[in-house]
Amino acid sequence: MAKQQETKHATNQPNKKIENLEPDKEDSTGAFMTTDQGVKINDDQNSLRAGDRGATLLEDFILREKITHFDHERIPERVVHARGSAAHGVFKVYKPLNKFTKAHFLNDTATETPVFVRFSTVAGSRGSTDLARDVRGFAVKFYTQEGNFDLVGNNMPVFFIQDALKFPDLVHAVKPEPDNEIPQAASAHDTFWDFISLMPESAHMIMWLMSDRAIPRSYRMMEGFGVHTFRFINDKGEASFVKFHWKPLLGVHSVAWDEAQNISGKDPDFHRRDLWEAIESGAFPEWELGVQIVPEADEFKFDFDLLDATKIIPEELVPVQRIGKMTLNRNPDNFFAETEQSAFHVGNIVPGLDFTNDPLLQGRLFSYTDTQLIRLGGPNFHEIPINRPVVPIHNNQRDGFMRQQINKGKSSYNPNSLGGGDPVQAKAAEGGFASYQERIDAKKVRARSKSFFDHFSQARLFFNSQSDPEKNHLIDALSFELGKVKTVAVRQRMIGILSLIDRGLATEVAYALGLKVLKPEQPINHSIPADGKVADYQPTQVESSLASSEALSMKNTIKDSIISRKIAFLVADGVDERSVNGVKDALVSGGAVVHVIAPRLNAVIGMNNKEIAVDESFLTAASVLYDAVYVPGGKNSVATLEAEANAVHFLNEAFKHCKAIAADEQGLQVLEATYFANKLPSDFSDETVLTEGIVVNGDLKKLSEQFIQAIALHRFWEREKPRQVPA
Ligand code: HDE
Repeated sequence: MAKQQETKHATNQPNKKIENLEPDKEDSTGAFMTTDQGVKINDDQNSLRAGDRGATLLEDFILREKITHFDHERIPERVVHARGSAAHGVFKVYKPLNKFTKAHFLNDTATETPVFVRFSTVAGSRGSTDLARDVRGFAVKFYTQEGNFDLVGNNMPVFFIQDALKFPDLVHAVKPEPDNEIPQAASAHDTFWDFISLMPESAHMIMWLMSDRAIPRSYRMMEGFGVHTFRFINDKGEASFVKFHWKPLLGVHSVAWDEAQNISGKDPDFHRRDLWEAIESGAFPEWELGVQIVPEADEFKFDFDLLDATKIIPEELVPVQRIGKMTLNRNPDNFFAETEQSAFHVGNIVPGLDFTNDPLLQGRLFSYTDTQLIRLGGPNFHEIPINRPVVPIHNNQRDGFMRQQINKGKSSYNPNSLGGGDPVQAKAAEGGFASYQERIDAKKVRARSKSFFDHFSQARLFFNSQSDPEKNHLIDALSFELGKVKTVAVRQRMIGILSLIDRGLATEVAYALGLKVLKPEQPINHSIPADGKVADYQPTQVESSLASSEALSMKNTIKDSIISRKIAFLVADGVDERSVNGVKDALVSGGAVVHVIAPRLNAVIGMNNKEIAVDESFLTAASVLYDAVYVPGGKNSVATLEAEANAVHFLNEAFKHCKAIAADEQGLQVLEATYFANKLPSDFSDETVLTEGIVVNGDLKKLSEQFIQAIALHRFWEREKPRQVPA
């Protein structure tokens, strides 16, 4: 498979990381089976016994080796972000950024920097569903010519907490409850909302988490964010603040919550499969890297603190400059060796970049190495092929479990004379990393800056920036999650927090929970001000300088293509081949993937006796796994389908989930058997198609054009307005 991709490779340079992995790859094609010691095996079916019915002999080194290795196959899963999928790719910068940073990979427009990117959910374990309502991890390892730079971000630009000290509490609260290990990969339970309702600083993140961003259509259709403010350093040693963004070229899109829950049953690997299949088919996912740059002098210019990870810098205040493009163009060869063993670390940076004092970032700097030590079993995890840089490693670190490198020479210390003084330190001008010399004059205190005390203004900004359907989804999500909470006092406390964000939001959620909006309890927060008077502490209520921000609503995202979208064609014997093939050709040439679905597998015979291959049956396929549905005509086919409960259900679900639906003149008969028959538009003009997402046309060319436009719009959320969509 990898070979096939080589020809479709979107880029033109050999990927240095793939070359670097090559010597470690094993290919058994045409080879003899051997033991781990290289001895050829002549019987892998029977262990060595004392007689064919006797006891197994301890001397059977083949059996011993095989079972022992098997017994040790598992390693601990990541404590968070256990469930993930990854791919290889490249990054290329558009133009030199030398004014801001000296990082080579952000200046050399000729170099394609290899990357390995792992997407993940946070709360669930390794085998959990991809469609959990959750934050998605978006971790990128750049194998630069100056060493590895890891941008370990999420698909949401803020975080729940301001201080790393609270991270274990947050994770304990969201993970399955400790007595019965329930629920898996879900935040809809008491301990999570108990914690959140006592942590007003999480208000902004909760708005993101309850929004549709938490149920992406695809990893390929998510934004990514570095979250923290980092520093760029140029070759004069000047610093500026920087926030990183990944902007997907396919736009930002989500599924409906009801759909997400169904996908979790029908195909819990939905995102993993989607990423894999897109790359295998040559539809390489792409993102532009964006930066928001703030000069050092402007550090205090905003009504929030740049060091506070619960805040964004609204794009209206500092625009995102798109500085380069990342293309994922190769699937891993081996999930465990690459995806599972990849070790990201927010502390892996290269010259030209540096940290800030964001207290969340500072804590992360400790955590990532520490966690790999237990997960990967020792200090040499940087030598695992996927983790090692594409540049050589020379230092005086030695030994430890599983050491691979064979260091020559007698000296493993510095200074030394026996080794000629090598390896030598590099001056900054020679590419040596020199930390930014930030001036600090402060007392050592356990305290939080007052500039971190506004928790609600940006939560409000987010809510106010959503379109009506997005607001409704957010209200439904909160009503669902809090509805699953059994402790009424926790629900009530959350309503109090919501009322500090938006009274209308709190009222709607309270209504769904059968509660009232009461005066909020004094929000408890463990961030103790410098003077230590806890009782004096109250989150401040600040109005944002902005009423709304366009970039926060998915309504304003890119909706211009059908590339890699999955379209279901519902057919039965007697289908009109012309209608199937005509519309299929148009969709496929637009980049979509078409699956023919019929009552049974293999093939159907069309009305002109031509065979049409069937990809899935109604048993193996489901509406929730597709982006749009087409019903071609053919008298017998439509007669079968309108009487086929699974076909009608397929369409009903597609309608419920606001997807584009199309039929030719005869296919319309099947739409008329659905519950939405009486909601079909009275005309199928271009305008109606674009607002209602239903296309019916006898002219296959026109039909295809309209269908393509409708699919590109993704969803017709307005359909939900009457709120009369049945289950
Ligand atoms: Fe992580 N995080 N995190 N995190 N995180 C881990 O490292 C941690 C935070 C993120 O695909 C762990 O290798 C602390 C923010 C991603 O392998 C661990 C704090 C953001 C991944 C850890 C945070 C992230 C991790 C678990 C609060 C977005 C998956 C396994 C101070 C900017 C990387 C591992 C992959 C993984 C610690 C908060 C992103 C335990 C202590 C904020 C994408 O080290």
